Amino acid sequence: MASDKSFSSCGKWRSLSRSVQCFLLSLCCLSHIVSGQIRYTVPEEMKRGSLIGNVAHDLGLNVERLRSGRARIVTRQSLQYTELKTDKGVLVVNERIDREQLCGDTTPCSFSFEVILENPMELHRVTVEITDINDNSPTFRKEEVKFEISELATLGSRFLLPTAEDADVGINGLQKYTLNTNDVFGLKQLSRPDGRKYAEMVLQKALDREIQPRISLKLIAVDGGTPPRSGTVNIDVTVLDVNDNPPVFNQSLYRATVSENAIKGIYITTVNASDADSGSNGLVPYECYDSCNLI
Ligand SMILES: *[C@@H]1O[C@H](CO)[C@@H](O)[C@H](O)[C@H]1NC(C)=O
Ligand SMILES: *[C@@H]1O[C@H](CO)[C@@H](O)[C@H](O)[C@H]1NC(C)=O
Ligand SMILES: [Ca+2]
Ligand SMILES: [Ca+2]
Ligand SMILES: [Ca+2]
Ligand SMILES: [Ca+2]
Repeated sequence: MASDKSFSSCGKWRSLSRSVQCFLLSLCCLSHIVSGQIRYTVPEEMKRGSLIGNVAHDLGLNVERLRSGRARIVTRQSLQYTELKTDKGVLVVNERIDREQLCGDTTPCSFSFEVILENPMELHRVTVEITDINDNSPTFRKEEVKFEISELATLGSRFLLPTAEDADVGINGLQKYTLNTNDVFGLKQLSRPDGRKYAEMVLQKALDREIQPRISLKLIAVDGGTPPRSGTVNIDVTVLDVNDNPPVFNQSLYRATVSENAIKGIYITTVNASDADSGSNGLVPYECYDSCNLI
């Protein structure tokens, strides 16, 4: 076998760089030396020193062999996530393993390394699969979002709501949105082609600025973890005025008595009209017909 040849020539190489080359060669070519592959599955964020697996047992090696073979871990990873405790023959957590940082949206999430022994040389590939825990809440980019909606907006009008992000994956990721109970807006859940969820609120009751000029809502994003985690954004709706109210007098008839020879300009009565609309929609300029004057 070609790999045999490259191994046997190793002993003859003398220079340091050659022996490094030789070592790398044996890593890649001597696949027949690897007597096993083991795979462990552990959750992310375990405490330093937590047990990942009993490699000695799983590779059928005793602790004495680990010591005499100077068993150690060789990894291409910049972070040394695991430590081999040769005295016990176990792999433990050495650095914080954050699944979100290690794999992002990619599933499943794993990293691999070799456990190497000398005299005779043995290489064992170990793969550690990291499962997600629900350690992130859905979050909105802003705390509050404002809408200005005309009071004449038609029923069924839809308004795009802000989206939340949850760094966890699968069931621990964002599952749905809820809107606090109110009789004005309903909620419609939607998904983009890439699977990201978003929501729209739908006007289901006619607005009336004169009755309710502002509506405060809370949009809540919930994940599917146990227990679930959530994030909230305040939705502040300002209802814009439309001139939909006529001015009304506070009485339908104003009675006043005036003597027949009353002089011009005498006070007769005060009339009073008001308009429920706001701003210029609510101004009441009075007009008067037939031999009277207004002040
Ligand atoms: C007009 O009438 C309303 C209702 O009767 C009253 O509350 C208000 O004070 C009156 N306005 C004036 C300017 O008298
Ligand atoms: C209507 O407004 C006038 C003027 O302010 C007031 O004198 C009168 O009492 C009001 N009428 C009613 C029914 O409130
Ligand atoms: Ca994490
Ligand atoms: Ca997580
Ligand atoms: Ca989550
Ligand atoms: Ca109005």
